[in-house]
Amino acid sequence: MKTKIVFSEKCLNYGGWHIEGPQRVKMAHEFLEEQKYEFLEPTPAAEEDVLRVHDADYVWKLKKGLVEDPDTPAYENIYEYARLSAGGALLAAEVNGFSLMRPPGHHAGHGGAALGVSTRGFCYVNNVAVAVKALGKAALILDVDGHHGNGSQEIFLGDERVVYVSLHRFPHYPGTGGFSEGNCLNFPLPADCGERRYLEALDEALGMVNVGRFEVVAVSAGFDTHLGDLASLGLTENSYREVGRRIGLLRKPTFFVLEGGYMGEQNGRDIDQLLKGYEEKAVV
Ligand code: Q9C
Ligand code: ZN
Repeated sequence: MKTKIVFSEKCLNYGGWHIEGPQRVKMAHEFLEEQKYEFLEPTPAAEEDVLRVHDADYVWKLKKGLVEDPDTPAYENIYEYARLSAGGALLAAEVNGFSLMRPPGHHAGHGGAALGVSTRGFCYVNNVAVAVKALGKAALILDVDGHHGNGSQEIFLGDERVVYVSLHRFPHYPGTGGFSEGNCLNFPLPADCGERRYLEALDEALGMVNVGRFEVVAVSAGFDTHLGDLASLGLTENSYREVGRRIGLLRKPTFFVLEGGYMGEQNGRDIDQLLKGYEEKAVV
């Protein structure tokens, strides 16, 4: 089995100077092409898919481009790009693939910025949430981006079918995720804590959830925990392989959605290792 990558060149056609720019995905795509992955082209999520997650007035603002904040530019046609990225998550969920699309999503809550945070951290539509809501299945969301997914927590807090688990740097942007609450299990970790500490926390987290009750595992796959990246926890390619193995051992239908990770080709190498570790252990 080789996991298919969901990708559309269209996601490279906006932004430029911003750290969340086309290069981070373009270089990852080029690397993964060299590794002979198969690619699938997504179609945009429908408005009704987006409305399962976000308030109608926020969707209206997205359409109008009235969503600029100090971290998150209001690019022309951003709603269309955001719907295509969410469509990537929907297709990844359908084929148990990896959505290599931008913009990312996990900081976007019901009405935009989530849990009282003042910005949306480069996010517009919460892609993984759109996919999980569309499936309507009991889901474990595992968020390994280096930032806490405050949007995902806001959306799923109290949802009986979902458990949200996040490992992230703390204190750090967005400032949430310092403690667990209900069905949202948070594992705050100090800057550059390193692979050993990280994997201990991951093992503890996965040990706390009753994996048997879930029909699907959705991974918010961010790579900014890599040593030197924006939310560095001092991880390396090998760390992602170990993370992938642990996800594979859950033995559940699984899909992956790109969140952060700002080091271009390194994202590609980390994705490759994550998927290799996953495939080594997964027997679905
Ligand atoms: N203005 C993701 O990785 N940094 N987003 C803000 C103070 C925002 C990261 C710094 C980082 C957002 C998807
Ligand atoms: Zn991040």
